[in-house]
Parts: sequence; C-alpha cells; structure tokens
Amino acid sequence: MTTELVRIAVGLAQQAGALVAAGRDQAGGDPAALEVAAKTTPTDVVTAMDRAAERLLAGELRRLRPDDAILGEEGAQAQGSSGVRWLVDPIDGTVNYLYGLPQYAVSVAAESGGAVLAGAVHNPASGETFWAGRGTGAWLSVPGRADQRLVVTGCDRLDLALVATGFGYDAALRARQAAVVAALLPRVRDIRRLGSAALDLCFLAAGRLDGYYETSLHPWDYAAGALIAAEAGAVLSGLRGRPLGAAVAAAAAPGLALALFGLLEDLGVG
Ligand code: LIP
Repeated sequence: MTTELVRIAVGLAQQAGALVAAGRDQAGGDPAALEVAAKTTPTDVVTAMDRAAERLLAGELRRLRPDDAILGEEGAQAQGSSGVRWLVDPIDGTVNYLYGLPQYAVSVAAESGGAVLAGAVHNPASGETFWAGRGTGAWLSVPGRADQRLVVTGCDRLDLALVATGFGYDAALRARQAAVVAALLPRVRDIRRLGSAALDLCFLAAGRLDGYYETSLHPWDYAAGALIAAEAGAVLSGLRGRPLGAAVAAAAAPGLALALFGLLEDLGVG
C-alpha cells in the first residue's frame, strides 16, 4: 500500500504545484491579483490559489481514494472508512508565495494508525520534489536528473550547526519564540528562517541544514516533511520525552540531536 500512497502523494503535490505556480506567474508583481484574505491575524493570509489548490487536491483524492479521510489547511475535511487519512497543505510558505520568494511548497501526506506512511513536498519554484514512504528512505526528484537518496549531515557540534526555525503569526507567541532564538544564536553556526516548515524538514533531510525546530505548527505543515527527514536519518522529537507534534517539532542530524534538544529544553521550549 505504501508504494501506491507515495505515488499519489508525489503526483498530487506536483499537480497542485503546477497550478499555484501558474497563478503566481499570472499575478506577476501585483500581490493584489492573488486575492489575499486574512486568517488568524492580518499577517496570516490565504490566497485564492491556496483554496484552488486545496480543491484540486481534495477532489483528486476523492476520485482516487474515495474511502480515505482528508484534512486540509484551508478547511478541506472528509471522513473515511479505510483508516487512511490525507493531510494536505496547498501552499506551505504562503507569505513567501505572496512576495514571489521561491521558497514555498505543496505538502501531501498519508497517515494510518497514527503513523505517516507516505509524504511528498513539492517546490514548484525549484522543480524539486522531496518524498518518502515509511521504510523506503527519503528521495529528491528533479526533472531530467536521476532520483537522489537523501541523507542528513554528520554534524556533531552545536557551535557548528546550521539550525532553521520558524515563527507563528500571533504577536505574543512570536515574542517567546524570539527570546529562544536570541539565546540560541550565539551558541550555533547560524540560524535560518526560510518560511516553510515543510521545506525546512526536507532541507534537513537533504543535508542543507543540521537541525530544525518550531513550535505551534499544524499537522499539515510537518506531516510529510517529518517522514522525509526521518527516512533520511534525522532524529525527531517533541522535546521532554514527547514525540514530534504540533506543539513542538524538533529534528536534527543524529550527532547533534542530544545537544540541540537539550539546549532547547533548557531555553524553555516545549
Ligand atoms: C507556515 C509554516 C512556517 C511558519 C509559519 C506558517 P503557512 O505555514 O510553514 O514554518 O513559521 O508561521 O505556519 O501559513 O505558510 O502554510
């Protein structure tokens, strides 16, 4: 079953990616053409393309896998009887999308019995598709090139670690997140805030980062990326003995995990 779920996840992420990229091209330098509406705060936005891509994803899933459940960032929801649930984020990194920054992705994951079995994260701007099935290893597909197996870095020093994080949209939450970053920055090689949790986790898988953590995410932000990172050898954690989840998603190369997770706990994360 995993092979079939991976095939669908990759195909749908790429199909929805083509749609959102075409919408971005049409809008050109005019963000107003993207029909933006505010969600939880004025800075947390949804575009017409988020909604159109989620409609495409939900519609195709209904057609291909009518017995599966669906949960999407923009409200798509369907009950199922198969035990499989799809978690879809039509555009992870919506603010980057809005500004024309090439750092956004469609994320599609399939879970069953509480475990993610398949995940795909497609960045239409780079043409990269990161994907994994449980037990298949993690892979990067780029048109015209052979698929590349992904492996995390061998980093084992906190002071040489490149660590990514992200921030929520709520101002009080951001103030707490900023305090953690302020204490972390002098202890590591550097910090990155790239704007898409899904891509952060895939970049960790690809060895472009050594570690990543973020608080207050949603399952569709990290479901696919966390599987891809784990299949590339990353250690995942929710800190303080908990599994990675919406409250805390922390992931690191195995040589770094203990030191990074310990420091984050000392800084009050989780
Ligand atoms: C985004 C995340 C990002 C986080 C943002 C936001 P969106 O998802 O991927 O890592 O820092 O606050 O949640 O809103 O672009 O789908």
